[in-house]
Amino acid sequence: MPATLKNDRLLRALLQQPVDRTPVWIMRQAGRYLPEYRATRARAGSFMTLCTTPELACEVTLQPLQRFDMDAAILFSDILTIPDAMGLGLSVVEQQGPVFERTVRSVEDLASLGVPDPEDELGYVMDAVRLIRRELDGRVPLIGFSGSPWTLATYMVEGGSSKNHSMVKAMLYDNPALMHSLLALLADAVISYLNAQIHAGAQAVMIFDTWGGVLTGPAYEAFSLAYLHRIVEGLNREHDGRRVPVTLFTKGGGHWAGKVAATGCDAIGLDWTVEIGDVRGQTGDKVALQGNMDPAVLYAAPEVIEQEVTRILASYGEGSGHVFNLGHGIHPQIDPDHVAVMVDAVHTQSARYHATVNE
Ligand code: 1CP
Repeated sequence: MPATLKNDRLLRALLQQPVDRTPVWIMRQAGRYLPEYRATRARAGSFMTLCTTPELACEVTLQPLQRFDMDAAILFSDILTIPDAMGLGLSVVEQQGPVFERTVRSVEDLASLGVPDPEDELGYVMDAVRLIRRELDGRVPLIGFSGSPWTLATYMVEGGSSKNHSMVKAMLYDNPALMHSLLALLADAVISYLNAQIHAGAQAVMIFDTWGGVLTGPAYEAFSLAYLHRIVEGLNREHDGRRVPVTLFTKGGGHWAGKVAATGCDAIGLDWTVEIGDVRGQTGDKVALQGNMDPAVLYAAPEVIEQEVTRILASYGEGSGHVFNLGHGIHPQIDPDHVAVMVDAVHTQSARYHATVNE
């Protein structure tokens, strides 16, 4: 018997099963736009302490659910826990973002890396998943996540965030064999990490390929999509009597949705640069779609936010298979009350698109 879920809209929509309302959550829903997050972050002292202390990670995971009627919780962690566990030494510097002590730019650098044991070096993440599941008590499902091999590689080669990804792209073009060895190692690490999250209690998983969209079409297929495909095939998609849906999100990759759908994933995340209805037309009933409001809409007045929700729900159209979200993470400057407007508008307005369920 699967554990009882009081609200399973998210899991049903990701599997294109009937729902009464379109489910909604937002990327980076726990974060700096919330004063209560900033308070916990200050108490923790550093971002990594927040991530590595399960009680604190659990506390911030639940904060957005106390304010908003979200249909999912997402594990509070970061995609860069994997390279940190490989020994690169991550710190997240205020105003600057993530920085690594060591980088990976040569065969020798790569030779010193191995696949981390998810219950050992990354045991704090699994402890957080188990604690969050206990505290959620079936209220909404918990989403686990990882970065894609390509996106993780960009940080590992550059040593942090980067504007034009010159070093990682130079490696891709100049030493593709080294790039493939790094990506293959990362794919193994992601499979083992996500399977451990699923085993610990994550009820859906999402892979963030934030930088896939900076590649040419052929490079995307060879250096990002091929590894996403390998991961989808390596995941345990059934746990505790339920299917565990897998969502792939390549920012800037909406025009490749047909190819992404062919990996066998359950859902595709879309940023705001494509029309969700057009993508639905291309992918049909192969996958569910998640997205895709421009996060900047949340700066506008409530009426504008409601109109944009109307437009996106209408663009997707009738029936299940849509998970409402932003097209990328929420900006730190957003007024939390505007998030409530969006979430409530999705629930209120979407009933008509699920008329057969609501009759
Ligand atoms: O100062 C702070 O509090 C640190 C800011 C911060 C936060 C709140 C970082 C550093 N990471 C996070 C949490 C985080 N990161 C979550 C939490 C769960 C949620 O509520 O959604 C998730 C899912 C991530 C994933 C993540 N980290 C991605 C993929 C998604 C995306 O936004 O594109 C990426 C690219 C990162 C790297 C990273 N970590 C932190 C920052 C500021 C960044 C981005 C840096 C960059 O743009 O290169």
